[in-house]
Amino acid sequence: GTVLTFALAGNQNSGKTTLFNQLTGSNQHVGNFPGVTVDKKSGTIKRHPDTLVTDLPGIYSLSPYSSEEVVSLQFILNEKPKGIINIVDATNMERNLYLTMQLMDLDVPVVLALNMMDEVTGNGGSVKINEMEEMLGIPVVPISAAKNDGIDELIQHAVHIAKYQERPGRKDFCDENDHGGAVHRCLHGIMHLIEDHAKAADIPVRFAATKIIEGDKRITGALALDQNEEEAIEHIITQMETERGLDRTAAIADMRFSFIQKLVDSCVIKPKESKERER
Ligand code: GDP
Ligand code: K
Ligand code: MG
Repeated sequence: GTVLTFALAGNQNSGKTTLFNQLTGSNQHVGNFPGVTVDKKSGTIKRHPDTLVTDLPGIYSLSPYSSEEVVSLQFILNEKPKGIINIVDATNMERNLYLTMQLMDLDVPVVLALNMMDEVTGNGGSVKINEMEEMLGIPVVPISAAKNDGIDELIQHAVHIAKYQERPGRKDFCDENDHGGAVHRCLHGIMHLIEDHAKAADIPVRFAATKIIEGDKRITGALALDQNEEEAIEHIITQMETERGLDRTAAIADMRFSFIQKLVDSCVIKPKESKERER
């Protein structure tokens, strides 16, 4: 049958390579990453010969303009894997979930591997997994890549979402914290305007709309918009900035960080401070 391809996406030091080695055993080979000088690794998941998982390299954050986030998103747009395994450091969710939000705009099936759970529980903390799944609309599997915990369950979920093409169940993250819905209206106005162009260019429409608001010129070029459309879009964005009281980039970042903060507040149970008091 067809090969189930996966991208392993996550922030630097979230445990991507550790997880890759657990998933693939000794099967991995090293290949050349397109367009850049460092290597990516691909390998077959143990006991699943019809799979191929790619560990995206993590050194990009050395450059402020070519972050690993950008490279991961570009890889997924170009290579169109059947699924994404998004590895998140459970001890640093505030920062790690920003990439998760971007990945979900791609409308590709995602499973979230919540890594370093050994550290969370070791400190007396915990995470409400069901609540997190519900808020995000994607499966969340607690794992410890270093201790080989939860890997089989992660593989089951990954194969399932890829095989049945189960895309994220939630798309909008701007409703609760959006001060009158300015960002929401802006996003949907642009999505409506660019829908046909995005389809023709084979770019996920929500991702394209968000990138336009963020000022990504490559996306604007790829969509081949005419001047009227570009002007209409600029008008929509300017209006949103006025209503929201933030510039376009800040408005998108604020929407994501507000959601993440809300998720962390309701799903993460911090370690008890009793240890501190004992000292
Ligand atoms: P990458 O940069 O995303 O590829 O992350 P690495 O796989 O290189 O891991 C970064 C660091 O986190 C290494 O020191 C790993 O040993 C450690 N690490 C990875 N997974 C776990 C885990 O589940 N628990 C703990 N405690 N440490 C981990
Ligand atoms: K590393
Ligand atoms: Mg790595």
